[in-house]
Amino acid sequence: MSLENYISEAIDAVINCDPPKAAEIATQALAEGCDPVQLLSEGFSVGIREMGEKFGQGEVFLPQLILAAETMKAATGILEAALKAQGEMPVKGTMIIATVEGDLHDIGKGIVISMLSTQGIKVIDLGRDVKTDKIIQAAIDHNADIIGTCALLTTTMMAQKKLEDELHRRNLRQQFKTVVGGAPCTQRWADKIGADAYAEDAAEALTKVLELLKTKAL
Ligand code: B1M
Repeated sequence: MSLENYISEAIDAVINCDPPKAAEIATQALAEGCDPVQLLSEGFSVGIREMGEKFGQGEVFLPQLILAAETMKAATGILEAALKAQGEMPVKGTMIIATVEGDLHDIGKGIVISMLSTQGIKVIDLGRDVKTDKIIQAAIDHNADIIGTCALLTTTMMAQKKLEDELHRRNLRQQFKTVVGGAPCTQRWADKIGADAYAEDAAEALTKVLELLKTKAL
């Protein structure tokens, strides 16, 4: 089957909330040499965003959204493992990543981590619903270069500002570079709160993180 067909089947699998089908598509597409990043960004991610829109418009309800997320995870597990298997590179830098306090969304974060890990970024994933204090402490403990935070809710985005404020308050702001991401975040938001970078998707996250590591080394 062509990549285009796999992409359209991936979108349908998420919309139909069918985890076994999603896993089957991911496995078959990989076996036929399809690019896991393209399958994620143009296929499964499009499906879950469409479900998010339907949810926002009251066309689907929370149980279906949860099942759609499980469908997405059935595929991302397989595709992320394939990305990892593409080989590891010498470590270029260390990054702490977390979904902020009060926020349980972690599908996009998983994709960002897979992307960064393949390119020599040592990523320490603190999970989701993580308090600012814990993020800062982990950055100190691991002597991290970068702190990345992910927020999917307009309400939880404020925790990204809290992180910036806390780093300033503790005189740690110069020690770490910061990057923010998640659907409601924008470059404008990053500028407003004083984050060093914003990334719209996993590919841009990689570009921005590599740029930040270069500026940190100067
Ligand atoms: Co939620 N949810 N959800 N949800 N959910 C949204 C975000 C929403 C926009 C849906 C909607 O109403 N249209 C809405 C937020 C509205 C708002 O804030 N204005 C919403 C809501 C309201 C809620 C609940 C409150 C619903 C309820 O309970 N009534 C609840 C909140 C729970 C909580 O967090 N406390 C909730 C729950 C859930 C589920 C548990 C069902 C599930 C999450 C499962 C999981 O993650 N384990 C879920 C889902 C799946 C979504 C949508 C549909 C999809 C999110 C997703 O996975 N996208 C979402 C709608 C949407 O985003 N359009 C929605 C796919 C993923 C690949 O994209 O996460 O954007 P994304 O990640 C991208 C980029 O953003 C970027 O790269 C990634 C890969 O390309 N990126 C980074 C992400 N992190 C980055 C970090 C970086 C750099 C780039 O550097 C550090």
